[in-house]
Amino acid sequence: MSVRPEGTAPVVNSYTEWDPLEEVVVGSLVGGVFPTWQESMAPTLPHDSVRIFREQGGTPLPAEHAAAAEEELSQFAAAMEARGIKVVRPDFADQTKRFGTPEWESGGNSSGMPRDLLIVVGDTIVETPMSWRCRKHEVDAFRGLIKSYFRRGGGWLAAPQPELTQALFDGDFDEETETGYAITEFEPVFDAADFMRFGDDLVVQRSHVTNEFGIEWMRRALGSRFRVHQVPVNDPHAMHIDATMVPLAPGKLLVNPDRYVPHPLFRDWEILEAPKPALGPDWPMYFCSPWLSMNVLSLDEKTVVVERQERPLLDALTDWGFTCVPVDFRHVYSFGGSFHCATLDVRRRGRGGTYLSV
Ligand code: DAV
Repeated sequence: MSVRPEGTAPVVNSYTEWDPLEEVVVGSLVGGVFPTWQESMAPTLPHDSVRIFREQGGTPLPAEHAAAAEEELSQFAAAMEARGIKVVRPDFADQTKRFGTPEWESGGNSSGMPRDLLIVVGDTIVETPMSWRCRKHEVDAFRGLIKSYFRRGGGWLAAPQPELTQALFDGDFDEETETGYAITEFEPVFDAADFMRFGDDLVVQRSHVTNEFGIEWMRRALGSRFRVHQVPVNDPHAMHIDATMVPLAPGKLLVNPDRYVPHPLFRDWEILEAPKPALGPDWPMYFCSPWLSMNVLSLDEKTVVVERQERPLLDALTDWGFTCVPVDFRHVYSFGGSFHCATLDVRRRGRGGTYLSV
């Protein structure tokens, strides 16, 4: 997939969630708006967001709170730079601009959560086919970076462009029983954040944004070196696996006690149940649950960035042998992610390998 002159280090290289981090994209909320409403969002969102997105979709995020979040993103970037990690940021994108296809029209979203839309597998950056219409052009703010990596030898693979017509959204989710999914198998769709990387193995969950068709596309596109394992989770609101299970080092898996379903792939792994989130019920959360507490970012297999106020998790990880780097991030939480969501680890040391019981 990639080409590079002999003897030079690969510019894109990331096989796991824990190898030593060398270069990372940190998202930006500047220019961000509330998503334009579509029905398939409903099973994944906090209750109040349905009304907010219906009424305010396409209008700018609350200015003061978004500015505080942007400041947290900058401090987070600075903390990594201080450790010698190269940080890059997306281009500015005015998300108030509307766009569409012959079938529909939408406003944008934000450039805050690169983890949702891009995944680095080995030497290649994969652009995903996202199912939220408002996210159709989210990748554009990252194109400058992707092109630059490609010019320097990195791999670049884009999934087929989905149509995102109604046929995708006639899913079988049942509100009463909270079973089924908001999307159908009309065409391949997935978000990158439904995948977790474990060397030559990737783990993926089916969700309200990722269908079987999308998982199969990814499986075939990655080729014979990589194995893609679909795992069951106990999460009727599933959207992104990175607040359900997060590997912190070979053999060490942080799990959400409400959602994780034990799996033979992890038979030889130590499992730590994340303590309950410290966030109170009054904090504005437009996209996610407070389980963002466990959406941490590993800088290497001993060091992990954790939200400064998540005391129970900081203590639990310290007891488990990790060095925690505390960073303020609660304002970012409000807009859909924590450290894992808000980043894309373009380059980590490491060359892959087998870590799971396969
Ligand atoms: O717990 O609401 C958060 C995942 C964000 N990428 C949740 C899922």
